[in-house]
Amino acid sequence: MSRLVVVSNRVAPIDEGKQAAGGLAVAVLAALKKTGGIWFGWSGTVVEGESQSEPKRTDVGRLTYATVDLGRRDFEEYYNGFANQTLWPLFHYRLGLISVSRRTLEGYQRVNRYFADRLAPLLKPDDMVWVHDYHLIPFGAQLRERGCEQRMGFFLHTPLPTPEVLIVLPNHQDLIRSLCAYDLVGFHTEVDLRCFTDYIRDYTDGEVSEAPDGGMLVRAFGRTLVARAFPISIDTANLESLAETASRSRHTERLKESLVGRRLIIGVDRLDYSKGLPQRFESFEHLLANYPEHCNRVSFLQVAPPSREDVPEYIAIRRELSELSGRINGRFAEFDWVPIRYLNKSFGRRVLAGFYRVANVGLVTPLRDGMNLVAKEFVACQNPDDPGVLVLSCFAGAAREMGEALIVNPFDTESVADALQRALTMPVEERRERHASMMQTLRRHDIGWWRETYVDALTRAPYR
Ligand code: ADQ
Repeated sequence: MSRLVVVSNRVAPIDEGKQAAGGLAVAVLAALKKTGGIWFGWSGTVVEGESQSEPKRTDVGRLTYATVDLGRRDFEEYYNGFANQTLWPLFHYRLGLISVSRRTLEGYQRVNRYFADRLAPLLKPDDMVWVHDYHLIPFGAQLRERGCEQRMGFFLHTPLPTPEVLIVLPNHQDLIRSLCAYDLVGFHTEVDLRCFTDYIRDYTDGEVSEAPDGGMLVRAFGRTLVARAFPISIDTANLESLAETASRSRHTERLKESLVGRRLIIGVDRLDYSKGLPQRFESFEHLLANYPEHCNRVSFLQVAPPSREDVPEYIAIRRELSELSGRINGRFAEFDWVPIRYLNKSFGRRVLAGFYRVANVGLVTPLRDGMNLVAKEFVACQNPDDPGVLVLSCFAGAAREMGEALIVNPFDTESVADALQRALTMPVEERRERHASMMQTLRRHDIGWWRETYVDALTRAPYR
């Protein structure tokens, strides 16, 4: 079996004893443990001066973590700059928030070259290289320039926007050309895949046809590759049993006690403007205003740990949410009830699993989201006999697989309030049916399925 080499911007902390945090880390670790291999990426350390460290290697069984540091300027231009102030807002359709500069673009390319310089010497001819996310789109092309002919795949964890939005990027052609240096390009949904093939048809001389084993065969920029949707998922069975035991944990008990019989709506997100948090708070406000019977009977717990705190837009959204929650609480609170419990901190997977289990409604309303794993995690953590209801944005990739959720348009905050009302009053039979149907999907398409289908498709490269 070929060795797998995973490349991602951040490498999950090396801590065998602890559960890896996010969905990506769990999936990558499981894949690497199976085949053995390398996980290469940024260490998370920023050093003064230039990026020039040699990879720091740590072996854990058959798995090698290889990490490099970033210099301050590269961190600013590549990570805070081009990745998070240009590509992230662009890919989430937030044109008003993007900044474009040659300086940050050069930083983005420079760091991709630096990473390629450091990884290329570690590769063996039969390796399979699997690159993750928008930070590293040009990485494969950089490896090819260094003579690497290995099978190489890429997976985009964000949405890909329509060509009309993508062309706002001055270097859109270079970016898509570099995507074509991979043998396999994976997206979350058919919608993202179509955006890619539309771009190939409309903005290049390339051709697109059906691939025999699934996805689309793309011939462009002198290369042949397969582009295909691989919806990411969660470790369903593991979460189910985690939630079952967590339902009796101390944290869960404390949460239940604090509710004194009230119902609970829960939201869990990184603090990011793509997650639609201001609109979500307003939707809850509409619920209390339009359906006053819920006043003092429902609490909304929003967990939102800050992320990307050096980027001005993230400072702004944090301030906006503090003001909004303060205003709404000031308007509706009673001496013994605070409507919104808004927490800027994160919790471990086990604690969150218990919180999901207690909640009557999971409110997941991003304005755009590649997939959204929280939606899937919420469903997997429910008690099947008395499950909570998922209210889910139509703009999350997860909505494509979880049609039994109450699907909402997060911009239409009064309709979201109506959906909350429906969720809070839904009969138990209907809740069970919807939950059972979503669980079927999540059991069939769990994180193992995602990893295996992707690696299997990559094994079949190169495509002709
Ligand atoms: P994210 O934008 O980070 O991921 P999401 O998929 O919801 O969004 O969450 C990632 C993970 O972080 C989940 O496993 C979740 O439990 C965890 N998490 C979120 N908030 C947390 C909190 N407050 N405390 C502890 N853990 C928390 C990106 C894309 C998504 C895509 C994923 C995976 O933006 O669209 O689904 O990658 O591809």
